[in-house]
Amino acid sequence: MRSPAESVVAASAREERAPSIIVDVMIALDAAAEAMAAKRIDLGALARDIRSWGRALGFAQVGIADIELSAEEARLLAWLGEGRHGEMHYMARHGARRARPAELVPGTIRVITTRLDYLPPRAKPAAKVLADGDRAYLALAARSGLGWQGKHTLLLSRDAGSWFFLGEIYTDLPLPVTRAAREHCGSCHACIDACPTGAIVAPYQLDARRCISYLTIELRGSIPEALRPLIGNRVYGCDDCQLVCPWNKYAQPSPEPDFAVRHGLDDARLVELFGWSEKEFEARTEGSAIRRISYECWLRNLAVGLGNAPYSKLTVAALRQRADDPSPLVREHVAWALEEQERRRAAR
Ligand code: B12
Ligand code: SF4
Ligand code: SF4
Repeated sequence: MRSPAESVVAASAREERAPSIIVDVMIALDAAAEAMAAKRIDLGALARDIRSWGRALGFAQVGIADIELSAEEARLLAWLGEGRHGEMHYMARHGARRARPAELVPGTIRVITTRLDYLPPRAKPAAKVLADGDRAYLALAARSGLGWQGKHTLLLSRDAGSWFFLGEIYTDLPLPVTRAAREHCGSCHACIDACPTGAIVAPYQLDARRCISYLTIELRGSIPEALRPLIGNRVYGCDDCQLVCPWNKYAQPSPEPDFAVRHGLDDARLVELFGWSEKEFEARTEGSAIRRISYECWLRNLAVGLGNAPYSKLTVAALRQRADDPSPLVREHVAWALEEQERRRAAR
């Protein structure tokens, strides 16, 4: 059987990445475990090393948190109790375990948290794309001191805004914890005002069932008709609550090449994307999170975008081409979009 270090090296070799830093990390962690057993470990020095290893691996920030989450657990259970997770059944299935790391990985007493910035460099300005109804908008996807939870419920920081992903490693090492960040939302409520569907029902409370990110990425069935006009041209996720956040002016473009814009998806026309065959969808979303929504939901979302677009013969022709699509889900959204286009034509 492979040791953890060998598995990490093998995995990184498959991804053709230089494994040397990962090997160093694994060797150092092995040494730390040995030193720990001999009761001569310097946990402060180890925490500093973990931070510098994290930076060497490309993370913008690393923090360490304890696992006392009882206040968060009560709020999580209340959220689930109100059904705000919609059809994300895994959220209910995991239940309180989400707030009890030691039940997920026995022995856990600390969580090492990481921040990975994802703001793509040189992407078309979001405001321009959102304002052009013929184009498709695709989203860009506290305790440990990485930031505070904003009123939009995302984590944000004064130096980096909120354009980042979070990762966690559970550990049984009693590492010193990082100081929690102070909150800096103050009296601002720009994200709540900007949300197109009113999904931020109160500060720090999100009803996922109304969130465009949920409707276009997580939901597999029909998008509720009342919400369709509010989605506009957002065909994969939504960033409005982050776009208006004043702290995002401090966000830095990500140096990670994987987050660079591909296939001109920062400025594509809805009609053009709607014309993609399943093969083209598979090829052009290779290695991207977009692929997981499936071709069927991709067409569903684009149909909603086209239904919301300004009237044009080209749009109507593109929709008609898919009026007999084999998927009842796509057919239903196309029929809705054609009605919307007809309503707009008649009102001209
Ligand atoms: C489920 C989920 C979703 C759902 C629900 C989102 C949500 N806010 O709950 C949907 C599909 C809508 C979604 C959307 C998005 N998501 Co998401 N999502 C998750 C996931 C898997 C779980 C989140 C969760 O536990 N929700 C449950 C609720 C109960 O949690 P909560 O809102 O944090 O609830 C707390 C607060 O309400 C707080 N609270 C309540 N009252 C009060 C009062 C005060 C004073 C305070 C301080 C707190 C507070 O207590 C609650 C319990 O802790 C995480 C990854 C993970 N494994 O954790 C990613 C995650 C949150 N998502 C992420 C991203 C990027 C997004 C999107 C931006 C994607 C996009 N562009 O479309 C949008 C943003 C929408 C938004 N405004 O949140 C990132 C966020 C990174 C960051 N900077 O914070 C995460 C962390 C994924 C990752 N690995 O990086 N997501
Ligand atoms: S992602 Fe969009 S729909 Fe969801 S809460 Fe933010 S602004 Fe609202
Ligand atoms: S927009 Fe304002 S209220 Fe919302 S997260 Fe940013 S600072 Fe906080």
